[in-house]
Amino acid sequence: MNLGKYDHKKIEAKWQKKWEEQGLYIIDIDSVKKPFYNLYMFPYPSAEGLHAGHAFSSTGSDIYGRFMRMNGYDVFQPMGYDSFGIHAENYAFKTGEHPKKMLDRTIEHFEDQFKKLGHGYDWTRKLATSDSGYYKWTQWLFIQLFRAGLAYKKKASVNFCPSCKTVLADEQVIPARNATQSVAGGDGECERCQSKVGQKDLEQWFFKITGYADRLLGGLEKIDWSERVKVAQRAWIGKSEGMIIAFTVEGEKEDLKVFTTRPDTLESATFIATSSKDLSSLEDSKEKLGKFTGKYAINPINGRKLPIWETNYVEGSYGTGVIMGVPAYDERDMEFAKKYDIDIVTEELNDNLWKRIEKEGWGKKDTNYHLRDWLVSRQRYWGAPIPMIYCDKCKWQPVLEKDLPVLLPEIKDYKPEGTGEGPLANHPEFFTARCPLCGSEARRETDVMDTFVDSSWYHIRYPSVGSKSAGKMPFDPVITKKWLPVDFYFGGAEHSVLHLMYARFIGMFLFDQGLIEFEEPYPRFFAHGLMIKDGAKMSKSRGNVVNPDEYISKYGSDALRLYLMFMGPMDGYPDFRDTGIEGMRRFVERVWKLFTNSQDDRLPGGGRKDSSGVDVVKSKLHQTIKKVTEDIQVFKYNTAIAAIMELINVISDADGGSSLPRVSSKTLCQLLAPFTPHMAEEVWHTVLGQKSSIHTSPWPKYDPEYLKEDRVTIVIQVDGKLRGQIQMKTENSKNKEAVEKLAKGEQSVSKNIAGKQIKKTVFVEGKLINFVTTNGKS
Ligand code: ANZ
Ligand code: ZN
Repeated sequence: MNLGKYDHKKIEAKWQKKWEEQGLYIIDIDSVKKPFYNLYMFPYPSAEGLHAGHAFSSTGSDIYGRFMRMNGYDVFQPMGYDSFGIHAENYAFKTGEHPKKMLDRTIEHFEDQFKKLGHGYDWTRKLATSDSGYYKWTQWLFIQLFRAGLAYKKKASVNFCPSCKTVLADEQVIPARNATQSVAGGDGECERCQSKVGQKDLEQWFFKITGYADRLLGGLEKIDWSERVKVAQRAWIGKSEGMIIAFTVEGEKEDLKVFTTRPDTLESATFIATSSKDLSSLEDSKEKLGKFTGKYAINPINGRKLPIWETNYVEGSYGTGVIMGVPAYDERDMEFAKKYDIDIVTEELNDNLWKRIEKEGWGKKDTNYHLRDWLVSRQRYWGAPIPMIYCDKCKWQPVLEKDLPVLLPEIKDYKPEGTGEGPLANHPEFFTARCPLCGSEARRETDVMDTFVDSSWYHIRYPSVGSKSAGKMPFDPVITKKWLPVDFYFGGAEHSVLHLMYARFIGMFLFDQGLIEFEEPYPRFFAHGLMIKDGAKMSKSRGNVVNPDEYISKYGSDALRLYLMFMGPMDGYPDFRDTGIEGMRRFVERVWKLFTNSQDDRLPGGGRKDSSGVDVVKSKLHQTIKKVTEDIQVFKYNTAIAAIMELINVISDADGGSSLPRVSSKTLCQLLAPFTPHMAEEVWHTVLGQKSSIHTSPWPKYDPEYLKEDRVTIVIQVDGKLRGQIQMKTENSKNKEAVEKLAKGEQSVSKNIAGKQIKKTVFVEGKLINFVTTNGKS
């Protein structure tokens, strides 16, 4: 059958259309038997469309979903958009459009791209966090947290991005490019725009994630996540076990309480340092600065007078905000002591002090965490309005649930001004409200929520989208029980202490409320790597963003998928090069020819046996099934593809004249299906005559018989002279008749016994066969 050149445009469009018409990826949420929820982190539609890095990671997730589907699972693969928040809004500022208008356009493009990439999403259950039908429930979530005492408003010194003109959570302040450590309130950069973040005193809403610090830490032991993400979460939670020690201050009633992880150094303490707001707000925070207060504290262990200094290197909100300075054992203290000429005393370390300090009543054990409460207010427009109302008499009251959603009004002056209040604060028609409790005139909160609140629960919403109860509750309990937690989550490691931390916290909270039956939303998470272009991470500012559209149009999505997956393992950092994709396109054409140029529905090369009688192609085929199956499970798609390529080489080299049995060509096609879904489907139908989709066909199983490496070499002699050797399975090598037959078939042997009579055959099991002829002397 010759179907001509591979026309990717026609074939890919044809199957994308058919799959949609057939509803191939739409599953019956209520009744399927083997649910498998395969989730890929939804994108921020904060650009015109997907770049090649998205194509890389989303293809990685799609391949796994296809593999699981062929393994008999009812795979649910939804897609949606994290469309509220700074990410999308900043992009709208750039294009000069209203965020809503911008999103209508970009979302359409994203969706088109996902479809063209051949991803198997169930588009009947898409969501966008900026839809009021969704954010109604984000607001509901806020209210649940408030009722549980986990959402509170307080005045604090908070991170403020001068460019985004809003406050940020600690997690959203990332270490400055040349700094090594993230310091909340220090010299970090805005996660979004890379501006240097400053500090501002503002009254803000917080979620009490710190109440979950221990559970967030402990839970890590129970989940199957990429190790580097667990390491990042542990470090961010930053559990420190130490002591709080009280120091009396000369002439004062109040003790000074110090948090230390090193009570064993108490004897070497020579000063006390407290945090100073004035000093820490100074521009150059790298240099240690101090001001002597003129006061002294007393070291309880030796009565030593310790000068009390105000410094810029003690963090006010960590521990007690006061430290004991031990220059002999602490580098930071040493630097400070040297600068201000403070004593340095080196006593031996004393582990017994932990007990003694408690016994003497000077202090007690204490645990501290670096994790801070999650700051969720944003002085921006494009987000879910915080559903709270302030009444002079009743203070903060949640909006009644029947009044949800608090709709985000359409306004023209939506740009942030940086006044410490969001754009909604200029709109009395929005903020004028009645107190939900007493009915008197009150004022609505005008800040909106952080984007990460929107994405903290989206995975629970997906399966319920479109269900009868979707308008009445955030998630249907029956559906949720069936589909959650997520079976497999695939996404970026850059969300280690952002989305991945927040979603775990919200999961634990909903569990505590009895609303869901699992604590961990993502028991299995794989952190994919990042695609690089010319040695650097793809980003618009660097101008090295690759748009997948042109590659899809020129080479086809199957070739692009193969190329992206062949670059390296999924957790690597592959560099995108134009040249590689051409090679992949040629490979696609080669496979196409192999299938379509054969005489009938059989592939060439099958049936060829090696000298030991093993079917070369068949054994390679079974080895390949094993390899591909195992590699897909560990996201080494690159080596899986390499194995398929090797198999194809063996098939092409095989010149036995006979052909690969139909059943084997089907297998090869199935192995290709997750990687090249369009071509595989086309071959499956037009060449192999199958009626239903290859993507729901059962994943091939290998026959272990073909994998056995237990083969031996048998030496063949004629009249005691070496005339050749054959390889065969150990088992067969014990069978004299079989060995004799094969040996006689060898050309070098048949030549030497031609015309002679065999007097005797000497056979040593598994080792040797010697034909003794009438001419022989032995
Ligand atoms: C004496 C000492 C001696 C210390 C020594 C360390 C080494 P982590 O692990 O981060 O919890 N510290 C305590 N509160 C602080 C604050 N608010 N700002 C800055 N530094 C603070 O570290 C706890 C240690 O960091 C504490 O133990 C304290 O210094 C300092 F050889 O006390 B240590
Ligand atoms: Zn009131």
